[in-house]
Amino acid sequence: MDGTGLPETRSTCPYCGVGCGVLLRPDGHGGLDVRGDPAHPANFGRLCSKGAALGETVGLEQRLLTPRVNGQDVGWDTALQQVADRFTQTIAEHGPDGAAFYVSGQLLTEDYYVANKLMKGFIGSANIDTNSRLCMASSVAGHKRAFGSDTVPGTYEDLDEADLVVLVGSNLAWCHPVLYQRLLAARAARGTKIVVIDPRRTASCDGADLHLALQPGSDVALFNRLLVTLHEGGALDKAFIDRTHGFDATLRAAQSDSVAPTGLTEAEIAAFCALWMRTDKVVTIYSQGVNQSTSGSDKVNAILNCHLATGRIGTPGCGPLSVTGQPNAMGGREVGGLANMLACHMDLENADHRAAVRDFWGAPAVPDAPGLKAVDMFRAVADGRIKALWIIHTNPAVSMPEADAVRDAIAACPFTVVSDITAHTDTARLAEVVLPATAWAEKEGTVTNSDRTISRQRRVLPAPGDARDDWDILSEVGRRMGFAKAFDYANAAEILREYATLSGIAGQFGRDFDISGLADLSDGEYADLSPQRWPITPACQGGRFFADGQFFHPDGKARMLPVTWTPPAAKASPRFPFRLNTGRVRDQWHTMTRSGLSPRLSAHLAEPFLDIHPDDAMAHGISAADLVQVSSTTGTAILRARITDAVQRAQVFAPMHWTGETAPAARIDALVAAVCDPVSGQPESKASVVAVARYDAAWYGFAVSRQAMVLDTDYWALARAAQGYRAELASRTHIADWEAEARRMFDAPNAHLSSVIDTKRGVARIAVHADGTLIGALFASPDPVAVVRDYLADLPGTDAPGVLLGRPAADVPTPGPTLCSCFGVGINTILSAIETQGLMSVEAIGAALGAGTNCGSCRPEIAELLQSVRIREAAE
Ligand SMILES: Nc1nc2c(c(=O)[nH]1)N[C@H]1C(S)=C(S)[C@@H](COP(=O)(O)OP(=O)(O)OC[C@H]3O[C@@H](n4cnc5c(=O)[nH]c(N)nc54)[C@H](O)[C@@H]3O)O[C@H]1N2
Ligand SMILES: Nc1nc2c(c(=O)[nH]1)N[C@H]1C(S)=C(S)[C@@H](COP(=O)(O)OP(=O)(O)OC[C@H]3O[C@@H](n4cnc5c(=O)[nH]c(N)nc54)[C@H](O)[C@@H]3O)O[C@H]1N2
Ligand code: SF4
Ligand SMILES: [Mo]
Repeated sequence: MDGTGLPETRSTCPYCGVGCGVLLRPDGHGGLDVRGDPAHPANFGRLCSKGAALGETVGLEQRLLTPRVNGQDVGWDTALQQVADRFTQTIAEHGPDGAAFYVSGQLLTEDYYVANKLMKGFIGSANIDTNSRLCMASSVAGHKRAFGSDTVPGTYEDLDEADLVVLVGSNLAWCHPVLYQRLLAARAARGTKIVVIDPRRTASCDGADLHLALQPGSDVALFNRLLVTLHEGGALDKAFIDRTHGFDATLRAAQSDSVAPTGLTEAEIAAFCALWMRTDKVVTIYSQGVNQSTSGSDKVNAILNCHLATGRIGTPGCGPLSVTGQPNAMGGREVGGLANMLACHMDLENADHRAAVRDFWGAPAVPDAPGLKAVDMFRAVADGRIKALWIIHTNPAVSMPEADAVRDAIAACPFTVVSDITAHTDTARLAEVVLPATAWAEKEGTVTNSDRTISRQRRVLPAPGDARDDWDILSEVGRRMGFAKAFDYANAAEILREYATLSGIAGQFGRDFDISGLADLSDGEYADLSPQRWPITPACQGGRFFADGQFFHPDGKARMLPVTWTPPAAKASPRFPFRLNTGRVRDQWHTMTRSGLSPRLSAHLAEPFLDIHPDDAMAHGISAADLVQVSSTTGTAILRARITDAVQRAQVFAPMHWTGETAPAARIDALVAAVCDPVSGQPESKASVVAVARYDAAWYGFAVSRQAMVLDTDYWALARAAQGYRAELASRTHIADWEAEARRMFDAPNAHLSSVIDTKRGVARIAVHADGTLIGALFASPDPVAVVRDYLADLPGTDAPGVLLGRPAADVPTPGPTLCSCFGVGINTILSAIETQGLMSVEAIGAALGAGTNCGSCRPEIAELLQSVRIREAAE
């Protein structure tokens, strides 16, 4: 409780798989105050920049409030009947496999369970797959091969106790910031060594003792060498190896492999192996640099082989830890949301498991063959095998590889339904039926984080408009399709009870996932449920797996897998000489439908970009702030060049976040080839091949505005700013009448306009005022525009008399691009504090300015800034 009298409610952050606890307090006007929950075991009160800015993302401006059919608002009855009828009709005409659901690791467990039950139990097809296919499928496959189940044995406490933590293909500092801060705290307390294995130098390298910038896709070769070195150094655990099968073949395979593909020096590799060898408590954290690869499953098994062979698994401070990306990636795997899984970690291939699930559900049948995995699913949509598609809580027209083809397939599908919280997405725009879902702070349910902890999400805001919970929408469609009894749920608690009961049956089959201890929760107990790690049975609460050498293969033993290096599928060529790596930035979440609403988060990196090595930039005539055209066999993109040696030569990196809504020429997945790991079906999102060339525009522009702008130039990128919007622009079409262009862009046909225009040089500066306040300003020139963007972004809504200067008057300091989004501290502010106050450390800057003292995720960038000042001073 606090001054306002409204109580705080415990819930869980809806972004990443760290699963931080939050305390939410509605401000009574639709807004929300958010702080970290000191009692939650995932974060003990900490939040990262994204969690801390959640309150800025709950506005209703972009929300979808009513169901829509073919663009028309309709009532729920019409929309739901349409969905039920079209699915029923499709199944009657084309069989159950003519229908498909494509869902999300961001669904709550209760939603996910109902979706899976409807498709696998009652529609009778396994054609339900999820964006977790793009995310966790290789880890699932690797775990199942090694352990006989998709068990994540590691916990966050292991990070507190480990002496060596290896981050493989994980930019933990930006993608799991609270976990990274926990790791840094452990390092400060006990000297934990940190190794980062990543072709790129990332923010996570800042705290690392060793960074192995291996060649993309070569992780298997590196871990094979580690295994051989451990063997030769006598560091293997013979007793534990007796709890496994396949050691000899695995060692032989490792011995036959070469480290040449890693591109690392023998000294680098030796340093890594020596650290591993002499440290008993080793945790290996891995993420998308491992999973999103055509050898992703083998990478996982190469890592697991080393942990199994040394017995470094399942004991405190030891083990592999596959960190999950989405808030309920784990929950989705538990409910069997992937096309090749059954509920509760039971196996689709196992007739006894199928019979048990069928009987429990009272379902007519449960399919005995896996359904189509994401990439194949959209191919089946494209070639007409799938005729009715329901997409829930994900944006595949942006996030799938070969995104242009996926977009076209969805557009051509005879019947597509999208459930989302907004209709402003590339995918929702393509659907016949769009259904308004309640968002995270408006609904009840559970999620499972990366260390198997199940936490509650709780409703603190009313459902806006007609929005309904995802489980409720799915259940109603199930009932209307004729399955009244199976989908007769009154609330989320009832679904969890049913699910927990089913998990008890899985437990009787000897499966790892058993939460039957929750089967008898009352509604009140569900409301009060505190975070708990599974398994949750009367006999066992959150126990450790594998320390006893018991695994889930029928003989109880683990499997070591002989694996050898295979290169990424796409080969670089003179036509496509660059390897395209893709991933995330610190302050945006995927396709930005929520994080993009926050001005604070948008200030960190306001534009899509391509990181390119200085030598490559020079060879291609690319200068700082130029735009570049990137192309592959499947698509093209225009991005801002960032010249940096954080990437290696012949490698480029681009973020995945920008969309048709925010920068239509920069949808990076249009360029990513849809080639998949043969075992997991996970696409290789990090190793496509592309060409890069300077993009020569006729003019470049920068604009700020109070309201959203009307943009249609060849390149534009729109971002929220504190006073409205900011946009970067470029075009190959010359503008004859700049004033008319500005009026159109700001939708201000009659407003007052002041301008400085030099038509011959192609330079224009235009300010549009209404009632004495600035509603928009446009700066254009034949070269990338040099104006002080952060200063201009704050001007709309003020009288802004000197706006046409493009920079503040000489005596007014500007904060510069935001570095610390929690406290809104800009680079210039930090630089000037370093220079005037002689601050020499990240801590000193924190003490003076607050920067970096909340979530800490900007600390690596502050350190880099300090470093650059030192280098400059040394050179002077
Ligand atoms: N800020 C932010 N945080 C997020 C998300 C977000 O959208 N924004 N999304 C969440 C989700 S769903 C996920 S899945 C996670 C992803 O979290 P991460 O996996 O940490 O993030 P990525 O940036 O996708 O990729 C990680 C790293 O893999 C490296 N890499 C590329 N190829 C290779 C390779 O061959 N070998 C190795 N060893 N490394 C390679 C890349 O250079 C990159 O730095 O983040 C979660 N957290
Ligand atoms: N090139 C490249 N591509 C990638 C990746 C990469 O690293 N590189 N990473 C891949 C990975 S790991 C992932 S996880 C995916 C993520 O990709 P997506 O899942 O496509 O991205 P999101 O933006 O998270 O999409 C979530 C959607 O759900 C909506 N939504 C929000 N809340 C709710 C709700 O409560 N109910 C409903 N029904 N809808 C809601 C949002 O508005 C949004 O449209 O991208 C993948 N694509
Ligand atoms: S680390 Fe950040 S994004 Fe992830 S759960 Fe915690 S607050 Fe949310
Ligand atoms: Mo993900």
